[in-house]
Amino acid sequence: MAIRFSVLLLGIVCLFGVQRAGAERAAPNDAQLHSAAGTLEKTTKAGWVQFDQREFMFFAAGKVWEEAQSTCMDYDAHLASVHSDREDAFIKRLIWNHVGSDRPSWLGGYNSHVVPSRWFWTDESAFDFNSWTPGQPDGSGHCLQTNFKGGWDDLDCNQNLPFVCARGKRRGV
Ligand SMILES: [Ca+2]
Repeated sequence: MAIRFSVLLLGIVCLFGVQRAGAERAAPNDAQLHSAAGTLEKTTKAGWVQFDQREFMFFAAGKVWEEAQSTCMDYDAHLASVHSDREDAFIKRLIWNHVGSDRPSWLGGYNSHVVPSRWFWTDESAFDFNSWTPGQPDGSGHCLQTNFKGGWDDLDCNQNLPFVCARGKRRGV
């Protein structure tokens, strides 16, 4: 009887230990994490990830660029604009953290049909930074994807890609 009780007690202790370990593993979701650049990142309860003064969300389900932008707007957001290497690296890390790969994804860049060299962001912030893959943009589309051979690419807007939305105060605004 004493042995059986001991086994039962051991079982309870082990179960409690496993639960505790599980809770500790889950904790970083809500913890404040420091990126390689030393910037504070924090996942909000709704799943948006705070970076500097904006919140970002990766949507894994592929959509054409215009529908992706429309989905962002449903969340009071836009397809993400990018204004620095830090933001570019953050967005790539956000995608990696969700899918475990450098999945090509839509950002908010689009170009003028009249003057193809002119690029804009859907959030109307200045197109003051770029991270084009060498040889891009090559005129293959009017919408901007990231994670194309490590950088940005102009692509046919009717392709279905995952996408990144951003909301909140834009840099420099
Ligand atoms: Ca291209």
